[in-house]
Amino acid sequence: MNKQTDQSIAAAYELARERYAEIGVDTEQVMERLADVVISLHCWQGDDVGGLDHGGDLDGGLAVTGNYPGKARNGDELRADYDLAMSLIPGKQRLNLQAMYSEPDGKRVDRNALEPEHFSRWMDWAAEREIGLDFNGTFFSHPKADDGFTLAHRDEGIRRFWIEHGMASRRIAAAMGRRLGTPSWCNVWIPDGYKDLPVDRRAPRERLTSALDEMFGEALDPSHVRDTVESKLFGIGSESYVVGSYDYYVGYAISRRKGLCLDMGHYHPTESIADKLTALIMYLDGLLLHVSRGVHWDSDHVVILSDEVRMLAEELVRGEMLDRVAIGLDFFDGSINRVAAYVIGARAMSKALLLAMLQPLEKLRAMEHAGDLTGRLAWLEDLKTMPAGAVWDAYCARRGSPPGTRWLDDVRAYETKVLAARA
Ligand code: RNT
Ligand code: ZN
Repeated sequence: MNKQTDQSIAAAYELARERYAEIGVDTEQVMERLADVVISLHCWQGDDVGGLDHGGDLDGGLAVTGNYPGKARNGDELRADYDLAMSLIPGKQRLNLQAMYSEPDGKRVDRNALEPEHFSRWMDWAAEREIGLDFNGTFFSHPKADDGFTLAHRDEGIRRFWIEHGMASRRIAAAMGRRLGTPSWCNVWIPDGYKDLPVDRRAPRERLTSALDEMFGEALDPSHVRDTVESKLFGIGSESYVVGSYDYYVGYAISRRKGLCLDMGHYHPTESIADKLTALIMYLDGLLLHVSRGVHWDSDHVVILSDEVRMLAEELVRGEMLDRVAIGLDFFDGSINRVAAYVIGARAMSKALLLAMLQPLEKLRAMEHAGDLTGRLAWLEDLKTMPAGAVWDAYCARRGSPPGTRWLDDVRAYETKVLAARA
């Protein structure tokens, strides 16, 4: 069965290669280009945003539904799950950590006192695999975030705690970047907001600005750490007002020369993240993506090859932004196998990039520049059914990553052998 599939994958690829050559696309070059794109896997799909530094209760307006068995219970189990997931995703990856995944070896270290050494196991693991690490302060799932405010809190003491946490996070990220030889993107997302209509929308934003300014006060080497701020439209319990809205952070990031993180689940349903990239990149120092999928109230469904993700990838490729925009994932689903969720989501992102790279960009641009909008639409429509699947399968096979749904066999075997033992 497998051998026969291998043969048909090879045969289908040969035909696909010819078809693409006819329209001026070199599939061999495309595969090489795709293999260079790095996708940052978010650590928190592995345990339903549980973390290691508290009981695992989730707040901050985030919710994970589903009770699929086999959830990782500690750092070692998480790392084993990432190892399997990464072996089944073609191309390069990094890991995106949260501060709540610290491992202080039996000690209790609060978030404002975290140091790089509390992440040494993560750094050793990443160094062995020669992958980079990204980082996020965790401004939720903590008693000091209980009333839904952190950096914009009215109380000076609570604000101070979170400022210190943000400073600690930046130093940890810088240590990761230094040790691993690749800058660590250090992202800030806070849940601050109101369930119901606020009277004063201004004061929390002013407090947030001064808190962020203080947090970012320490100059750190940008070759070790890249700061970003992440906006949101609403969360559960912050339906009426979010302090760190999109407009707020665009202004903040541009005026402070910080990076911006765009999470695809954090916008109005018809708002296009893809359309924003070429506008923002002209004025911003760095862009980080949280590729996600919004479904009604939830902003974090597993990424699939949706129109939105395809358009995003097309913009990255067409706008030649792949070296300036970092791609991270952000979703959490506890209703399916969690390792499979990583593989499905990361492969979808990678497939979207492949589809974008398989387009004859020069030809399309020439039509547009010549005013041939009819031709442009006809071509774009036809490209959708070109044999990209055959190139994808060949790409997976070459990268030593099981093609088709064959990767699922490995996940199922792991489920029986490893996940089943996690009661
Ligand atoms: C929350 C943000 C943020 C989180 C992680 C867990 O809405 O998207 O990125 O998903 O910090
Ligand atoms: Zn996000």
